[in-house]
Amino acid sequence: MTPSIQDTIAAISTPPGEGGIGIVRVSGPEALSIARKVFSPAIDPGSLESHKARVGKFVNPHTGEKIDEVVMLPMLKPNSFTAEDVVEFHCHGGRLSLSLILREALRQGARMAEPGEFTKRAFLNGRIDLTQAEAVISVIQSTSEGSLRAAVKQLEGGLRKEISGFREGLIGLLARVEADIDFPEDEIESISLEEVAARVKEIRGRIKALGKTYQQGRILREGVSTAIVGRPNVGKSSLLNALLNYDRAIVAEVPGTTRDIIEEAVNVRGIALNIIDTAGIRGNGDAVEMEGIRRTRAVLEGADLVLAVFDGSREMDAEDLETLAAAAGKKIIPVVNKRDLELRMDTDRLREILGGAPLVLISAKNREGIYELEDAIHQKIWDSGIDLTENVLITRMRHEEKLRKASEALEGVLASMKDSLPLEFMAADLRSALDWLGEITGESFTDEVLDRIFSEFCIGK
Ligand SMILES: Nc1nc2c(ncn2[C@@H]2O[C@H](COP(=O)(O)OP(=O)(O)OP(=O)(O)O)[C@@H](O)[C@H]2O)c(=O)[nH]1
Ligand SMILES: [Mg+2]
Repeated sequence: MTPSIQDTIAAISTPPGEGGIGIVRVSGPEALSIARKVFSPAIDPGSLESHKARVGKFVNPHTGEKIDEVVMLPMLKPNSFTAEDVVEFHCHGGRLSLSLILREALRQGARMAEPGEFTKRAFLNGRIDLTQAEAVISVIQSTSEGSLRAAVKQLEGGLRKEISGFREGLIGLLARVEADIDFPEDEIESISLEEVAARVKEIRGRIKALGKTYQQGRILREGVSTAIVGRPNVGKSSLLNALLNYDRAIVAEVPGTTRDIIEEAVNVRGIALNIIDTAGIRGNGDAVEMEGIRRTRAVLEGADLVLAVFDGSREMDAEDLETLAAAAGKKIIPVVNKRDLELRMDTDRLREILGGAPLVLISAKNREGIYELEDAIHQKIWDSGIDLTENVLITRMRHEEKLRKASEALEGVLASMKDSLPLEFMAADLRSALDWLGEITGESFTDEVLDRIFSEFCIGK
């Protein structure tokens, strides 16, 4: 249930632990009166200026005891994050000081904020739409420049504008169709139904194109799941270490060294990669190794990108081919390792098997060719040609799903038109497309949807 927006909420907004400063945030109708009770020197309401920080003391109003020296920052409605009166107390970032200040704010009439409740209020008060609220959490959780850039664009309202544009177009067309339903006798001095269909088609095309950016957007937000695979001893763990730039995984001469899955995050040219080192694929091994191989296959299934590693100092064998077969259908970058040794692998043949894909030659041990490999990774991920600096990207499955539904509803509009069905059918499908789009921005929403979205947040945001 959406809590009443009449009350005042408070929370510690900085992360737990010790820090230079910590912030307790209070938002709601009582925020200023709470500040007056606990802040010294006393605030003269007449002289209170929004967005002007004051230095003073946070005191317990019952005992007069000073809790901490603080900076008090009032932000009056509607010019605050929540569009309500907000007061922030910036105190020293110690656990005790923060919790005593929060406790006092609660005693003076605030209630503990739920996770994401400040952002939820910003949404419910109309200051931001649902896509911007979601962007707040994406900004906080960003692990790469790329994901941060996409999130900030969404926070600025990039996606909202796009969706609103679609909606405005469709509302105009719906009005046109409804006019025809209501006044069938009248000559309507407006666009023809053929023209309505053409515009529906055009908007549908744009909706579909936006939905397609989810492939890229998801990768930006969640990172690229990248599996390093290859037969035993080719240097998969050495490659993981080279990409991480430290010795994370055990490297040994014995084939079958890595038996479990090792996963680490690295940042390659602004993209987060979740790199997974796997057990080498081969047909015969002990029970533990076979279990490792089973896991390798499972990892492969979920991978966005596969680094297929080969030992260039040996001839290709059946196990190499098995690796390739296991990775079939995935985005593969073939990596020929051990280039510091004499080349014995028939690289032309390998290239041929891979359908002409360029090979990347490296020496994981000496950390050579890693830069070129990073280039290849970057290119492979962005081969769709979407300009990340210009375009709004869909980064959430929720958005992608609603866009798909909207597009399907518009398909229905076109089908009814083609079959010369009564105009009511077109109108109904247009309305349903509008509803789906409205769910993205939060024009229409249910408590359940809000709860799901805001449950991702931390308390204090
Ligand atoms: N000369 C040379 N040796 C390498 C290179 N990369 C790895 N090696 C050696 O190859 C052997 C196997 O390396 P690992 O990284 O453990 O190979 P792996 O593919 O993870 O092996 P498993 O975990 O057993 O599947 C080790 O002795 C490494 O030192 C390289 O670029 N050049
Ligand atoms: Mg290994």
